[in-house]
Amino acid sequence: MTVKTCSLLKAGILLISLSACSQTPAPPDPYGAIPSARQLAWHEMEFYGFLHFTINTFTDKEWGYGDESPDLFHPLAFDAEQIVSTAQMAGMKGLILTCKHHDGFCLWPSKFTKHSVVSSSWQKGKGDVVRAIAEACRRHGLKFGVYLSPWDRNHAEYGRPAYVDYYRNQLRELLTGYGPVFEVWWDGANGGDGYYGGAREKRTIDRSTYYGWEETTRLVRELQPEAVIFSDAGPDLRWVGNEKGIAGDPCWQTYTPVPREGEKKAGPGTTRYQEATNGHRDGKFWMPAEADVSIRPGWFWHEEQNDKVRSARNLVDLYYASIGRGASLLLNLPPDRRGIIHENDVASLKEFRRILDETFTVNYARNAEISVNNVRAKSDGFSGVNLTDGNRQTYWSTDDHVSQAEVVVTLNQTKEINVVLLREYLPLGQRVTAWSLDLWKDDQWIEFASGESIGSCRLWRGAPVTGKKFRLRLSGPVCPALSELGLYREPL
Ligand code: OTN
Repeated sequence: MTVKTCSLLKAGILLISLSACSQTPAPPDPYGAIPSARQLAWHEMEFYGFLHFTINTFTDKEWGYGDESPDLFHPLAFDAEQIVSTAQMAGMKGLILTCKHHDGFCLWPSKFTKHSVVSSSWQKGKGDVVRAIAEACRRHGLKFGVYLSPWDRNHAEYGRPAYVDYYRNQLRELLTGYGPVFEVWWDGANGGDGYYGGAREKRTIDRSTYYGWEETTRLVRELQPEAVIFSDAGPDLRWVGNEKGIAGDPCWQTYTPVPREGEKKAGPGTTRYQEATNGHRDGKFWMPAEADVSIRPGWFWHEEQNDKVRSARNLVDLYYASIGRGASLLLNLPPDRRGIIHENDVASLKEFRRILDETFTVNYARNAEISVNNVRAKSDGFSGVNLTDGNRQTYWSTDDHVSQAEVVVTLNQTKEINVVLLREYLPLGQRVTAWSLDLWKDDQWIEFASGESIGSCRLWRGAPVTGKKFRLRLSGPVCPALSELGLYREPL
């Protein structure tokens, strides 16, 4: 019995010790504010589109007064398939539609107003632009988002409590009637004057209190818990603080919204948004930036802007200045009066996509030799090979006491590169506060790039450097958790 017990005891000890060796060591503790699951899903999108399309398309305006006849909305050949397939071709992962802009006209047959497509002769009043776009998105594997302007220059009750109920009722219609929504977009714009049911007057509101955003946020969370909410002050995404498509450098994923002068609370239209361009390294919230910009000078289509569409090269520059700094890029494609994306816009997007596809097709670091100055607990689970597996869920990390970390990438042949991609493993927070890139040349390391923030994506793009051996140096208050490293060459 003793022997048996003894051997059982030994077997038990052996099992315990083996399982202890095979267990992956504890990951680093998260640092600072960290993303929610909905924000992590959003980070993977990076590039998605805006569709500014409503009565303004037919009146040549950017802000409709609210007195426009619904019959003005009459696209001659509306084609949701062409719109969405254009976005997909460009590499967009979703589309956000202006379901109702400031003029109050609704692109869906809302039960709460006649100021909508039901009052237009388009499709004999049976049209539903929201449904057509949402269903085309689903067919093409794109996510669908909702822009619902808080400001409504048509509604007689705007500025009074009844309008807020109306706004929430419409939001409920959009968040329950059209399938999954990935983003809800709250514009802070409000010029005050409007038609307002015929009053034709200026109405001012206290933007900090009038809309009751806390209750409206609860409504979105209840109806579409996976949707992120955008505004100047989140709660999930912050406006980057300009409409140029350009994030700051650095651009921290963390941010503490503060009210602007004279406002009581930070929210849509009441935030000191200038600080959002860089964000705050010690920001209280994980609130990454969204950079919104139009492919044309205006947000809506205008005939005289057909020859003012952004060039492909300019769009590529914006890609690096937004996504390449850890923000997202929300690029507006305004359908024209036919109800399709104009040929000039399509051509620019096609060339934009070609340049990016040719740039990122080959990651020269993918099959390179990777050596690092430290691996957390010497565990394969945190090794340097995780940097080039193309998987954001794996990462290289070091022991807690190693916050100055280095990676050396040795290629099997000399290559010319001019783009470097870095990504942090976001569930552990934004950890790196300084990075540098070096080239091994003439038996010494020569620095050719440096910066501060990495976050979800950091793209360095510059004059080409040629060599076989490249080094990345990282530093920060804690050990790094880096998920990706890529070396690329943009086509000439
Ligand atoms: O005239 N504007 O309202 C305006 C001019 C320049 C840049 C922005 C705006 S409106 C602004 O739009 C942002 C998104 O692009 C946010 O929604 C802000 O809350 C809003 O005020």
